[in-house]
Parts: sequence; structure tokens; C-alpha cells
Amino acid sequence: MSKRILFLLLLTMLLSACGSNSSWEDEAVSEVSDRILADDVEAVWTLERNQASAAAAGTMIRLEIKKKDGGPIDAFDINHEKLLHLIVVSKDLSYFNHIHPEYKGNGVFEIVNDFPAGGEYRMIADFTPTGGDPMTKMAWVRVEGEQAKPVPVVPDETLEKTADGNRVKLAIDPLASKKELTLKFTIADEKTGKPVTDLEPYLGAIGHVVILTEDGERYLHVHADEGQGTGPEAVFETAFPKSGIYKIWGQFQRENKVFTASYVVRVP
Ligand SMILES: [Cu+2]
Repeated sequence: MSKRILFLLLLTMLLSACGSNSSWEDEAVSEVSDRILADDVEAVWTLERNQASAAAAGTMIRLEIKKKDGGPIDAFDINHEKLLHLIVVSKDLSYFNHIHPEYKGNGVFEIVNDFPAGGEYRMIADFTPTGGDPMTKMAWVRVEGEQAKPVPVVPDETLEKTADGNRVKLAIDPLASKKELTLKFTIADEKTGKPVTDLEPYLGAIGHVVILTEDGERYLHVHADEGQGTGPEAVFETAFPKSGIYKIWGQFQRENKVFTASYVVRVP
């Protein structure tokens, strides 16, 4: 009889132990550790020049995204209508391009870009691995070919620029570092001077704004205010991390065509 009681006791203990083991707490812990964090991910950049072309035009940009421990990443979430956004900027910030490489599978993205000259370029890729955080990976890459003379980055006296028949005025008031600021673009037709009211959504927002520090090292996050119309105003929020010179590119779309206006500002 004592043996039988002992057996039942052991059985009860085992069952209750199993019960506590499958608690939701353990599941939550494993979910956190499986999440793909930016620190665990690397981007490997390869540039391949088109040998048939004399210039840096037609250079293939290949970007492989994988885990630092060698594990693959093969699925990405669509963000702002694309799997991956790539910003390409020359070292002197005079050249800017915003492109969307084609996904080839196994974490590899490819696109051919017509670089204006050889030299160093900043690559900035924004993407979200499925089951991971939205992340940005940046690198300096070297493009073969003759280099262009660097253009100095000089703060603009007026923040009114023209781009593809549009006059784009930028107001940031007042400029300061370490503070959430509003960037307001006001767009008018260059010929008629009339306010532009036919802006089309671009990548799921009223526009897209990129800001880099003078040295190209830092990339600022800029958010478009939600629920904006079709012009003439487009409003964004950002914060400049420190005083210094920054370049700002504002991109908008009209009649299915994207135009880019750029500005250089000094943040006191
Ligand atoms: Cu994009």
C-alpha cells in the first residue's frame, strides 16, 4: 500500500511540474529571443562595374542581408510600399538617388545605378526583416572610375529651390538642435507661381525627406505628418541631434513623376 501511495504522489508531482513548464511565460521569452534585432544583422555590399561602359554608369549594386552569425534572412516586410529603400549619396552630398533594388531571394537585392563619377558613395538601406525591427544599414563604398571635383557643402541663403518646374520653399522655424522641429515645404508651379494642389502620394505619404550630416555619417529619421492632402503644403517632423551643417532632400510626386529639391542648412 505504501508503494502505491508513493507512486501516486510521484505522478501528481510530475503532472504539476509539466503544467507549470508550458506556461505562457516561457513562450514569451522564446519569442523575444527569436526577434531579429538590428545589431544581429549585417549588410554586405558589392559593386560590379559594367565593363562595356567607360564611365561609372551602369554599376551593379548588390546588397546581401544576413545575420552576423551567418544565419540567413530571406523574408522582408513591405514598408512604404517597398521591401527595401536605398539612398545613394556622393561623399560631397552633391549627388542623391533614392532607388528600390529588386529582391532576388536569399537576402540579396540588386539594382543597376548610373553613378555620375567614380569615388566614394554613402549607401543607406532601410528595410524590415519579417519578424524583426525596422532597421537601417549604412556603408561607404568605392565606385571605380575618374572622380569628379568635390562640391563644397555651403549653407543656403534662401530655402527656396526649383525642381522640374516646381518651386519648393522650405520653412524650419526656428532651427535648433535636440528639439522636435517641423519642416514645412510649400510647393508652387514655377511658371505660373500658382500653388500646387495636385501632389500625388509618394511611397504611401505626401512625400519623402532625407537628411544627412555634412560628413554623410549620420542619417536622420524624418516622419511625414499623417492625413495630409495634395499640396501645396507638406509637413514633416524631425530632430537635429547636434549643431552643424545638414543637407535636406525633399521628394514629391506630380503627374507620376518624382522631383527632388535639396537644401543645406546650418543648425545653431
Ligand atoms: Cu524608397
